[in-house]
Amino acid sequence: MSDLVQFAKDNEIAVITINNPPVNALSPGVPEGISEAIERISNDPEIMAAVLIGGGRTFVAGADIKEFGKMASGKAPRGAGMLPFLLRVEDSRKPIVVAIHGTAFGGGLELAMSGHYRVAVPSAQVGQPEVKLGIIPGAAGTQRLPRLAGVAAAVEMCADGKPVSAEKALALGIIDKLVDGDLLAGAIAFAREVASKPAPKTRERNGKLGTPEQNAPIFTAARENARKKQRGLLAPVAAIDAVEAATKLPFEEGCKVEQELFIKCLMSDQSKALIHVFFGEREVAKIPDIPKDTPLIPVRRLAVVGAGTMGGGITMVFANAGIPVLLKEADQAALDRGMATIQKNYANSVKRGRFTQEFVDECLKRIEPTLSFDGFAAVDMAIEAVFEGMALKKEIFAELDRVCKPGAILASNTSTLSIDEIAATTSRPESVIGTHFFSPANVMRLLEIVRGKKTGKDVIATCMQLSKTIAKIGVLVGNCRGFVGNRMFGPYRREAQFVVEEGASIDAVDKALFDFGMAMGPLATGDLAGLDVGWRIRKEYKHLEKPGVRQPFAEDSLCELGRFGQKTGAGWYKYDDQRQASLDPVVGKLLKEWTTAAGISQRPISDQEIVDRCIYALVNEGARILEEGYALRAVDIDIIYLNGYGFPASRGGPMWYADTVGLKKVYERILDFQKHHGELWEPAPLLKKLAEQGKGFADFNADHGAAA
Ligand code: 3H9
Repeated sequence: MSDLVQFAKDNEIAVITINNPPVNALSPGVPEGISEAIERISNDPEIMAAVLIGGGRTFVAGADIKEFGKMASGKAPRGAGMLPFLLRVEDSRKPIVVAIHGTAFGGGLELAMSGHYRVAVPSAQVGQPEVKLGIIPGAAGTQRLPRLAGVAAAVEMCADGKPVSAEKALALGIIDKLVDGDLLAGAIAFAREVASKPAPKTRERNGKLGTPEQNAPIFTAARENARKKQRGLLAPVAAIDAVEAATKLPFEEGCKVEQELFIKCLMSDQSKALIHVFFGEREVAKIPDIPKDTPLIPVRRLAVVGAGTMGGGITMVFANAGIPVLLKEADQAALDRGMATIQKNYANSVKRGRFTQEFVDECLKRIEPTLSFDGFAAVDMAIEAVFEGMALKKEIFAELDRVCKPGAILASNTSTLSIDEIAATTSRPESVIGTHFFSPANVMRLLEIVRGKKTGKDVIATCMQLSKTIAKIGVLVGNCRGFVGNRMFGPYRREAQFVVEEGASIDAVDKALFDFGMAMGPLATGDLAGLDVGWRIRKEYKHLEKPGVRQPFAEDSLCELGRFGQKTGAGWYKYDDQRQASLDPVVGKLLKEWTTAAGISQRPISDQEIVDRCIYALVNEGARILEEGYALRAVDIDIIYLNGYGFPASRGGPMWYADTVGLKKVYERILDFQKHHGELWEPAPLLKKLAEQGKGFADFNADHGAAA
């Protein structure tokens, strides 16, 4: 028998245990091992029934995602092999009781549904999350699930990919019994109860498949929902089609439809991109020069300096994670305003059903507002989140250095300023790090963790781990201006302005990038974030601009008129009381005047040019960042853009997208832009090199620095 599957007997009950750590994926060897065990059961007259269980922390969390790349390139069979295997399980004459703990996801749930009964511990979860990888269930999940859970629940689970709790699965009929206490003992007892009964086959249970009249509105609503909430994605629509096939065709025919759709999705660029994202989100946690076993600094108490938008959001993030926070402001009025905003945000979360009142009350108890640095000696970490100005930050760090205990982490929530310069004002630069949260901090998933030249490895390892505790995705970046995300965002928004100044309409620019998949167009994003932020930064760094090099001016001119975006009711767009945007003819007129005065001739600009100029501006700057070592890997840049800047996951991130287009093509387009628009478009040396070598960013391994 395969090493991955063990066989044992408890008198007349066989116990089949899958042991393929860490998540018991159905890697090659696992189905074979289970098949052999079933053969053995059928040949052993003593055995009356069997329990199928996962060893370690979970039942089967799905097919082995690493195999999908091989399947797509034809190096491994494409899923269809799973179908006969599951039929063998289902056709066992002796009942098989599947015992579930942890997560029965994807192929794991498909395996469980081919068993005759399912029992689970209350903490277990089951789901068909394949759509998150750009595919659909490929081992009859779309055919067996509606037979157990009914059509509405199956469509929802397969199309949006969200798991359900064991309790909900019991109510839906996916699970037959919850086991409190020892799962294996409970499953064996259950197997004894059913041992002499006939083994019910899920594929023959047609009672919940509904009538065409009952099902039609379910599928219509699901398609409408997918169109709105999963814009442009192939897999959710394919999943709905496959479940619909289950309601219209016999099981075997339905499986054929599922297979075709599964393979179509598997071969798509979307699925390759989403699988890249799955592994990328895990890869970013790995820092080559920081071993996994680096000792961590326990962070049990935290202080936040500054109760503004960022400070308040950061405070909530830690309070939500159960960590008490001392929230400091300079004066009572600002502190009161900060606390009032926190309370309002929590109240909204309760209203929207995100949190219970009880949870919110607990969180609020963890937040202690203060006007002084008293109490800072007791915290393990202090995060400064004051106004973005070097002088003020230095003052605060000098104070933190004075009041915080040795070994405490001193973090700055800066989005642009040098961590090394801030660290140099303290006597302990090894304790200083950047934690760049994204606004609103209690909502956005990204956390750029900025490594200074002297930041200690324990401090970095602690912050990376802490990002998980506070449900963020931490990405380590180096200390350059704007770090990774904002440094790339500059050229992106520069090009968005340029195309407007050259004749594209404001809404055409936003629509082209929205249609590309961005959560929002770049000009609308500027209005949301506040145009004055960039305006102030540009003023501060004016001296660094190279004379004679074209700079965008429209946004700064809007700011001169007090049009800062949504917060002033007007920016690129105008906004009503509900913050609904509409085009403002005044801006159109002003743009005409400004561009005429600047001598910029107007021309029609295609959507393709808008997208290429904005997205390739990201890519070109990303290539420089990568080569300079400010990001560890191309995938780190991708994960930053997906989680902090609304880049579509189905395109894998800007660097992955460029690889998909082909770097040669991207490079040639950039050369063309350089010819027409000048030196701002000089291709990054790394892009040139990889394009000439016929390679992609994914092939690039920096042999230097860990974002240092
Ligand atoms: C499928 O089943 C298709 C079917 O219809 C059949 C078609 C024929 N494969 O997330 P973690 C790795 S599609 C390979 O950090 P957690 C992961 O990369 C699949 N590797 O742990 C990581 O590796 P490393 C449907 C996998 O406790 C390590 O395991 N299933 C797989 O935070 C630990 O993972 C899914 O989409 C896999 N299936 O979360 C479930 N899963 O240590 C995907 C994990 O080297 N998995 N790894 O970085 C998950 O959602 C989470 O991993 C899970 C555990 C919730 C299970």
